[in-house]
Amino acid sequence: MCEELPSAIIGTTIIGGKAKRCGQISYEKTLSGRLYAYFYTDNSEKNRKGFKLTLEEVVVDCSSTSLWVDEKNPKKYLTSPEFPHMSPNSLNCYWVIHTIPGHRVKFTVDHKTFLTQNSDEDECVDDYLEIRDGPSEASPLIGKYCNADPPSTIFSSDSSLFVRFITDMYAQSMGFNATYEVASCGGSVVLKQGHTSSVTSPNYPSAYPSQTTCEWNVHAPRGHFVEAEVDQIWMNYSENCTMDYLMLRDENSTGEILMPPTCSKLYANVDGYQSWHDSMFVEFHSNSSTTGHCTNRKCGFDLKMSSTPYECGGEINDDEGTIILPGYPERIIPHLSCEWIFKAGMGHRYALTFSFINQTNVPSPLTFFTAIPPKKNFQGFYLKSFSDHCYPDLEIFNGPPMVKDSLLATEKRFCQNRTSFISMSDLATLTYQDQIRYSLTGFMRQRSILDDRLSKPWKITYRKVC
Ligand SMILES: [Ca+2]
Repeated sequence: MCEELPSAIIGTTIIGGKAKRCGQISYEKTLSGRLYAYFYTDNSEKNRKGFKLTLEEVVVDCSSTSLWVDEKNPKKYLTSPEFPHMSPNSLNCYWVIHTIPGHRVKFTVDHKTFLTQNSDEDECVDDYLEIRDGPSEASPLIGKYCNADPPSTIFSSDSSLFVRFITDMYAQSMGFNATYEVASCGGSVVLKQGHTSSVTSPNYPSAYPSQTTCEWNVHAPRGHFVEAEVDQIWMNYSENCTMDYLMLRDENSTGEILMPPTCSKLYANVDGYQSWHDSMFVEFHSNSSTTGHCTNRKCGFDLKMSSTPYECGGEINDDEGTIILPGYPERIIPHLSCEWIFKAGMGHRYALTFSFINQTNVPSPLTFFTAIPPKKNFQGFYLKSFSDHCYPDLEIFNGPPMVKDSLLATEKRFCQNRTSFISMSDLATLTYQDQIRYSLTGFMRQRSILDDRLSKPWKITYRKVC
């Protein structure tokens, strides 16, 4: 407690967000969330007046009814207050976005940064983003979004969109970062586990517009991968589909090509396509000026997008466990990129041990270069190894994921003579990236060796140690 102080002296002690005050003090402070006031007196003196505390709610001015986009200012940003820092508590912000009459508003939330605190499992009740199709809070609700579950790109059906951001008076979170623009095709598609979303050409199944480019970023839930199944592709034919086409890339607009420019379903892979990371990029171009080929036929394209049931990567904090390849034992899925973050907790570390699951039929480290065709029923599993006798697809780093890209990172591989690793601190990061496409493609293509013949299933067991 405070000592008895002369009335002219201000006495305050602040300990971890708590402040003790006594003597004679006038004090002003802005706090967020809850305030607890605790009044303590002892028996020593009874002639003081006590205290008077005036509380006033500070309202963050965050609303605007006049956001505007048009062709001259085609794209603008809207964020929650103080983004990327924590949003203040007790917010009730709303914005009305307008565009040119006859056009629609396109609103895209950045899926990577979206995070609002919510405690209810079924609906958004604490901190959330609410979007309505029209100019007011009475307009039809499009949806409420919270936690780490952002919406896909939203289009207004008329020329305005109502956006509200609510936070309650407790725990804070980062909020949202979004763009709004005059509607064009394309956007962000956020897949939900167990649901299928369609990505189609504009006006599908009617004729698509000429001289158009549309791009979609399709995101699977963290740790999962995006699957695209071609339901229909029918476009103006040109040699190598250079004029009108659909194209799929891994991850983003500069990612590896999964499906090269394609203008007919005949050229598409019947098994569909799968991303190697947790997102896929869809490009549609129409350069031709005629659309006469559409008569009596579904025109353009229709892709069914979903998230893979299997996943890999994520956060690990349990006492012990085993990591295996996604898809195992049915099938090893080639080309995936996964990342595991080990969080042992203060004072603990993780010990990791690598082993191949089935040690039989393993060629010696160099023999696979002789590329003997695998025997039938071999399951297509080979040991991958280079001349250093290390497994190339797994890397482990001391520290959180960002150390990977820093100069401090010392990457470690599991090798024939080093199958165990103990993290130096409570944090470690393990990455898996199928190296075939980087290291062996030229040689292997020559030999017509399929990627999946080069994998032999492994496992990593981990346990917490002191
Ligand atoms: Ca909150």
